Amino acid sequence: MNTPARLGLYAAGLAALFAGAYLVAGAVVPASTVEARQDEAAPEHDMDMETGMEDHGGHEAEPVRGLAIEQDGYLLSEISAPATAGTEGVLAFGVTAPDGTVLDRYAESHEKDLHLVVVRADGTGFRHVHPEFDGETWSLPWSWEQPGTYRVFADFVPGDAEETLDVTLSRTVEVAGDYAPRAEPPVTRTASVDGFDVTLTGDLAAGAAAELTVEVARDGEPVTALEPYLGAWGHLVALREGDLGYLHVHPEGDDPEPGATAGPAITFATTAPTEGRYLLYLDFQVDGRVHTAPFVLDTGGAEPAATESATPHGHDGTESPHGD
Ligand SMILES: [Cu+2]
Repeated sequence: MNTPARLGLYAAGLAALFAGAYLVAGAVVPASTVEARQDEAAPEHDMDMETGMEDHGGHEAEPVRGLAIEQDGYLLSEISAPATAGTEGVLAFGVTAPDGTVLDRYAESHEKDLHLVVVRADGTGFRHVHPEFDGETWSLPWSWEQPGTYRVFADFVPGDAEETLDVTLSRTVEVAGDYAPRAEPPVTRTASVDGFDVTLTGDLAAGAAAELTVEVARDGEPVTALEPYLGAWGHLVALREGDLGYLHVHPEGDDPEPGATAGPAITFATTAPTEGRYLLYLDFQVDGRVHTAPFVLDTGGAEPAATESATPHGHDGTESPHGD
């Protein structure tokens, strides 16, 4: 027997073995036990001593996305990008459909066929951009400001599926060079960016829908000239600290009419999948320019414990500025 055939048989045997194990597990482990185990496993980071955290809510939250290179059969290819910080180049990737062919049909969502979110593992360097598609490959000019380990999220609705699927795939990209990760950021409800002061009110709740409101001011005055950006008054990306799980955040209220302005408040609704800390990034547009305001929130509105002992490896505390 030649080697490929033998490997094929081996794979088939393994598949049968796993199928058997899965069925057995499904038969003998009650679903409630599985759920309980998942509950135990979820909030492993950020030990909060002041609450028992026995209540994880009803788990009505949408599933966390963006933790894998594959979802619903759609597969994110390897990402090519400059290998070192400060090098001008191109970031490029492709997506494969469930049938193994290149996915070349996308359904527009928020005025774009694909949204690309890039952030370093410590939450710095956030960028939300829109690459060009040539029928096979997505690409855009790219350079990394800082070295480090980055997560690249591709968020899109496949155009070849019968139903509307919200797909978020992610990969890790290593950028060579010396770097000092940011120490774990404290809860942050105000952000100053490009001359704007943005304040966030409201609390995230595990397993329950919560409203978050941001208010934009400039020189102490409320900004009422917010412009529609990608069909909404603002876009909020929320990532779970610890695994950078990607949450969908829905703007509340009516979509803006083209040419209209609003402000100073924008309200969003979202459900945190678990207790813990979340990194939030608001994109908003004024005078034709998009600005990004970063925030950090704990579920339940808990204020930061301010204990260094929570960080096992003792980051050196270097402050990295948030991304552009
Ligand atoms: Cu986008």
